[in-house]
Amino acid sequence: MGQHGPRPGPQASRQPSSRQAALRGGVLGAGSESEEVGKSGPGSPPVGLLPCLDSACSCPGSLPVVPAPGGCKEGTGSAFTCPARVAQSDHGCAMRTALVHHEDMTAARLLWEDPECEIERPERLTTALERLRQWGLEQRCLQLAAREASEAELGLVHSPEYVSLVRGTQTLSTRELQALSGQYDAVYFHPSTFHCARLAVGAALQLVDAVLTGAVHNGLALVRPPGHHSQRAAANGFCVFNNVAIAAKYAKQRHGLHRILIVDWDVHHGQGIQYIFEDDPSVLYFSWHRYEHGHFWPYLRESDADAVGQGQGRGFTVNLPWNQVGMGNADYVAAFLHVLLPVAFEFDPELVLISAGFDSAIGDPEGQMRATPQCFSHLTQLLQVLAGGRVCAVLEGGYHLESLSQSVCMVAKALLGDPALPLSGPMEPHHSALESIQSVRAAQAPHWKSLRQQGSTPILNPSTYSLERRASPVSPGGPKFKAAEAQASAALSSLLDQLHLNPTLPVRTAVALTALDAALVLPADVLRKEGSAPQEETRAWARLHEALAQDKALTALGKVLHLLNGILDGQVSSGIAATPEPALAPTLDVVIRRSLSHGARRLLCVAVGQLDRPTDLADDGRNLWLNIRGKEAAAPSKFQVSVPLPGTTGGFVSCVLALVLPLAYGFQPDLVLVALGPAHGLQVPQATLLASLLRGPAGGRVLVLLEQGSTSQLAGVLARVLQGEAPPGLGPFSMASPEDTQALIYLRGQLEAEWKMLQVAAPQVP
Ligand code: Q9C
Ligand code: ZN
Repeated sequence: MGQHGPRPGPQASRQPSSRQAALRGGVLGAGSESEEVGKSGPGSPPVGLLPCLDSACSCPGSLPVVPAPGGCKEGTGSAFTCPARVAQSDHGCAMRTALVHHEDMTAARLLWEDPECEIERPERLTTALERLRQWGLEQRCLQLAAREASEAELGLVHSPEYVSLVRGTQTLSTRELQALSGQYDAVYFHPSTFHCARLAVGAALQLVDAVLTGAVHNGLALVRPPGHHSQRAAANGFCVFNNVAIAAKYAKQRHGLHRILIVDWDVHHGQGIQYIFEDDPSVLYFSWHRYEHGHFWPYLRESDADAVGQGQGRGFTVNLPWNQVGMGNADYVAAFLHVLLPVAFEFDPELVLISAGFDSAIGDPEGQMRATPQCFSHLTQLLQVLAGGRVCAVLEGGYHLESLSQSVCMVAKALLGDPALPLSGPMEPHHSALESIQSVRAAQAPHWKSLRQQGSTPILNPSTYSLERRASPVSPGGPKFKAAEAQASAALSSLLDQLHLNPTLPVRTAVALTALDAALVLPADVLRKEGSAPQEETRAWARLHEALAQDKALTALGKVLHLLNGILDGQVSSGIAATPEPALAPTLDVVIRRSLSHGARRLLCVAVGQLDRPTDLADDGRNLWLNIRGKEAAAPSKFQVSVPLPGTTGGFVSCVLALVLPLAYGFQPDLVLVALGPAHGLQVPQATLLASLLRGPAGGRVLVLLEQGSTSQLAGVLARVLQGEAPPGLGPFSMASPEDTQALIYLRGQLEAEWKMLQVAAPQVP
């Protein structure tokens, strides 16, 4: 079937002319794309930054900053202190996350009756900000005041006529505003809309500047109105200007970027972004959305999985339609592991922009999905391993105030490097979700090697369209509405409990030092644990193994146990420990036993290299042993899995995304042990990627065991990664070998009935 070929079913509801306009926008010549925004051809350095207003600073350009109240007191003396200097200053309060906002964006509101538009209210912003403040997160961010985007910047995406039309709304009467609004689908204008919408774009640009100048690692822009439905010459779905699309064009023009990933986790299809970039291979657009086979707004044929982009841009649009409501944490994580991330690693973006709508979260009246706020910290963490951690999240939708606010906080926490709260509930993707995942993998397989690493190309699923019950309309106040609301408030209050049980620890990572580690350079906020476990305890454990009798091994064991106890007791989140070479395996054995007898209900061991599972360890479901070594794939039980060490970057990424993380998320461990044993064969980027991604499934509780021979460079990078920093890049993507691919396919076949997160296709119903 042709991508935009005729098909019975719902008709497009967008403005008839906007599609053509969007297409014209996509082929604008470089010369016509605004003189004032800064011109930089491929390869040439970014130009156009104003000299920094902070005379003491040497950053590439100026960024106005609002001193953070209650935050960093030093370095913010002058009216303009460059965020680059604040963040990089030597007074020990570096800030890694920017929060961009402006109070004026609460001014726009609906001035007449319209049930469709009334959910897009100023309280969306005020409530989210209040919650960030209440949880102490706002204070930990570098707070930047949004600026208005210039007309030249708006012109990166929008037509001059459309910009003039929106400018003109500032002086219209309410009646005139209402009449104009009626010309668009699900849009309202207010006299302040032009100002707000320019601030919303400006906030996104400000954030991109802060991240790309190195002032911060990442950030979040809280904006209204949202942007992703807006098109070259049309407002749509509460969106006036396309904040994220403009930010992507700006990052290319002003900062000279060549590959940008846009992740749109809002529950609606950001068709505006899709139209703007559909023929542009430099911007990879991923969107999941409530679709219901085309029966959900905006009712577009081109929201389906087989819309993959056009011309040079084929494969750079990735649509994942949800055909049922009720999708939850397992579905979202599976979509990331099996669709978005394989493609994203192969694409290798220089910047990740998130169209961060939270109408995909539990309780939202629009989405009717079930993902909890915690899920968004996991999604954020999963994206932070890309693009050196340069992640910019820009608010889109989200209409349940409590769900929205908590989800915003979860994203902010993840950006700040806090460990994610563990996901609760069964990690089993829905059948319908698996069909969607299968369809999009099939549609994208011709364009992405990483999706072909599956044996045969999957068949597009025959539509189960007629079989599926569609969500019955949920009327406010009705029994269905009340049940959903009760479910949501239970989930939202359980997050509060979880937060009390897992307070953000002042020290997140500790390193158990041994004599040989003296040269190791650690980040300032990593604790050097010098202590040892009590001698009797250490000696008692050492009695289990001859190799632990020697002095050096015994000393190391005491330190490792001390660190482990610190993690199990909740004093530190994660740790790194080194042991003398022959002592690694017996130390690991002791650590496993100690963990299981002291607080860990479930323990995941990821053992890389020549390490054997302790033979007398009970196979009782409390310990999942995953060995990455040698050449053979084997799964003697559900809890004992062996996979060969992949020989290429693509093979390694596949192994982690398709096997390690699905098992880890399915097992829901209390603690993850990563042991790098003899001949583990991992380079620093691989080892740190593995450790970084394994922070997710166990709420940040990761203990890495190394041999003392390992370079101290590895330990240093690991320490930073466990603090939430991005692992170093893997280098060029090289396709997995057929043997490595076969091993993953074999293990999926052996294990997917028991570990449902491994599935990439819906099981056949007989
Ligand atoms: N019940 C954003 O979330 N109404 N826009 C759909 C279906 C329009 C959503 C009606 C929803 C627009 C940014
Ligand atoms: Zn939305």
